Order: sequence, then C-alpha cells, then structure tokens
Amino acid sequence: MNRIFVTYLANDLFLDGVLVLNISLKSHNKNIGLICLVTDEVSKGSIKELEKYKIKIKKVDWIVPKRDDFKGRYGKNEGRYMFTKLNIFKLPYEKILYLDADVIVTSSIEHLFENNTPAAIFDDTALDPRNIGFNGGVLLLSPSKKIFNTLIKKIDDYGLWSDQTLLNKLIVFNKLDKKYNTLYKPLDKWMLFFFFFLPPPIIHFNGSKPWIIDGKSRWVKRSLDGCFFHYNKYRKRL
Ligand SMILES: [Mn+2]
Repeated sequence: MNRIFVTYLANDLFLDGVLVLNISLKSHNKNIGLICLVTDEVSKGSIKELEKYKIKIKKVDWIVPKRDDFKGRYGKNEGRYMFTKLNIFKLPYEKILYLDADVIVTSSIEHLFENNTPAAIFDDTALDPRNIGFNGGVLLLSPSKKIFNTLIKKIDDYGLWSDQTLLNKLIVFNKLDKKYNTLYKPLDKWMLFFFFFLPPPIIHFNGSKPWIIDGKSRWVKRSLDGCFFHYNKYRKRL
C-alpha cells in the first residue's frame, strides 16, 4: 500500500521544527518516507536545508479563506498559514500520517497505518472550549479530492477559530491513543521527569516552540524537562 509521512512548512520560522521532526522520525521509522508541503514563502535557503536531509518537497498553492477575521495564534488575516495545510487531502497516497512541524517522534509509529482512517487523538483538556475536539497536529488520513472540495466549500462557514475547527465540524474521526499526540504541558510532572526515561511515541509542542527561545518563553526549567531533553537529543544531530 502506498503510505507516507507528511509535514507542512508555511514559512522559514518553522524550518527548525521540520528538520528535528525529520531526524527524530527517521531514527525510528525507516520504511516510510517524509514529504514536506512548502509554500512560496519558504526561502531557497530553507529548501536547500530540506534537500540536504533528503526530505521530499511538494510545493503547494495557498488556500486563502475569504473571511479576514481569523483570530488564532497567527493573528488577524493570517488564516492562510493554517488552511494551506489542507492540501494534504490532495496527495496521491492511499494513507498519510500528517505530523505538525512542532512534533517529535521518539519510537516506531509505522503500525499506526494499520488503523482505520480518519483518525486522531481527542483533546478534552484544551483551556479554550473552542479547541476541545480532535487535535489537528497528528492526523491519519486517506486523502480524497471529494473531502478536500467539501472542506474548501465550508472554509468560510466554520473556519472562525482554525483549520482544526473546520476538520472537527466536517469529519468523523476514529480515536487514536493519546500517546500518539502528547500535548506538551510544562506544569505536568510526568512530562518534566518521567518522560526523560519513558517518552511517549509522539510529543507535540503545541504551545511555545522549543526552537524559539526568548525571555518571555516558559522554557525556564528546560534542563529538567523530559520533553525538551528528547527534543534537544535529536536537534544535536543536525
Ligand atoms: Mn502544532
């Protein structure tokens, strides 16, 4: 069966994420390749970096919502950064496992392709009730132009919060075990300590990004943080 891992790079800010994801993924999953969707905002320098690590590149067109009142993490008028990811539904593969660029993989996950599609983890812990639902950061899908067209048709109806809201409105997901998309919570003592020794297969840095460290970030005690420890372990291999 033709299967592929997929990630998405909207612009150069997430290049480090893609590179570390690639190293971590390929350390444990040697039979299935990785494709990175890129937009025309990704610089030639970043494309060269992706090629250096043998990441397959797929250029995609922007998917731009008509509405301009998106107020997600990217701020007003930046819905296109989120929605362009929906190009994953047009990929010519039977099954894909989409992984956000802010994800690392710490063990073999190729068996996930045996699950029925579509599948994702259900996140009932989101602080904002609009974010409760299946998390869009790790998605097992069977691409379909029909589904793609439906999503695009409804993009301005449900897309107020994010692409995740849209996916939750239109797609009925099967549940994956939460360890396949462990959302980073810096105050969770399991993450800070036990994950040093027993990291879950997929860690998702859905909040602060480990490669963007500034004075305001919450990475103060990162040397004692199991998630950050594993991230750094792979990053050192770049
Ligand atoms: Mn993410």
